[in-house]
Amino acid sequence: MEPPLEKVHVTMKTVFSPLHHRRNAATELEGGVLTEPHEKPSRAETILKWVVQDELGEVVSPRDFGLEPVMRVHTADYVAFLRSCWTDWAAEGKPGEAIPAVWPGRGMRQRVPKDIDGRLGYYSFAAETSITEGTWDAACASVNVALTAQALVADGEAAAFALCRPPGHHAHADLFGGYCFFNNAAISAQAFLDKGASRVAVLDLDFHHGNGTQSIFYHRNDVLTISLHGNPDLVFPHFLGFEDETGEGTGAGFNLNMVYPPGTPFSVWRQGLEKACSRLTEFQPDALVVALGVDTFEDDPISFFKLTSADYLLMGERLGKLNLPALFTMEGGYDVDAIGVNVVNVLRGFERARLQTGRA
Ligand code: Q9C
Ligand code: ZN
Repeated sequence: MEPPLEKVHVTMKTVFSPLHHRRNAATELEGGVLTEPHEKPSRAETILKWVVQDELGEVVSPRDFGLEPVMRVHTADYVAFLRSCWTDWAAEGKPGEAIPAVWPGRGMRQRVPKDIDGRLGYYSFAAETSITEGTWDAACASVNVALTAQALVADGEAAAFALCRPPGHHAHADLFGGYCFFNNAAISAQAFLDKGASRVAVLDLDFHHGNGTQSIFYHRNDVLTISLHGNPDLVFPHFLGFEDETGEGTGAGFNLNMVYPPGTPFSVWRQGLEKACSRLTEFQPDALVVALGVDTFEDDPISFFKLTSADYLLMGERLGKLNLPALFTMEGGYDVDAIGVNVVNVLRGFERARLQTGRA
């Protein structure tokens, strides 16, 4: 007799590093006050706990890939800024965490100033994300988590889960913000190409638009970027992610945005996923990177979609049916009580459908 589907042995490996704890900001600027950050260590710990207790598969430690794969996506000056930011800030005897407060707005010069306040503004697009002592270490570890999982897939695993923290999809080539510093999904997509893939797709399912990923690949046709998200007219990141952004130059037609209003349930959201799947099938990527945020959840404290925990199983199943080598990178999701079950449901649904579709 066959075991019940929920108990089918699944084999997706998870890559995890305890160094994520080095990202432990005391503050987030929200509503005019410095409050407790939504993006906190318990997020990753809770997901790990669920991965282990659900027996999703082996949990492995990352290898160190150095900064070369990072610099395929991010500029060298941005990387140098992030590396020295906290030291430069602390050296000036500032009392709190490093928070940008001034930007090169319209009509101003786009040049890198010497002063740390100026550089913080030059290299950011938002102020909620403070830089702290361990931020660099954690951001580097998060990239190594992604690249280790990427290597597993490139070397033949059907799929792998990069339990990245901090998240990455808001980070541009030279901008941090939205809790993100290095764009783990983009760095991984580029790594697939650098290891011989011809085409890679990034499917961003986080509640927020993947502005960093879109921007990094906007002029290219070797990386298809797709994002389903809350209408930026109403929500972060406010200044990118509209449906008329379809790519430019060589990249024309290789970016797809689908925006949804407050209250969007899975029954509506899944129609966008279906459209994404059609586009993916047409594009025929050698690998799929899923930027997985579960802040689409009905009880997420900063988002406005209405997905339920059961919906994440169906989401995963639809992705599994694509029959593509897949790397999942962890992005957002801020209801810590539900983040574990929601993530595991996506991955379990994916494995279930994949085993039935025949890549097992
Ligand atoms: N009142 C990710 O999900 N703004 N980042 C929040 C809340 C920043 C989300 C405002 C949201 C960033 C990876
Ligand atoms: Zn998000």
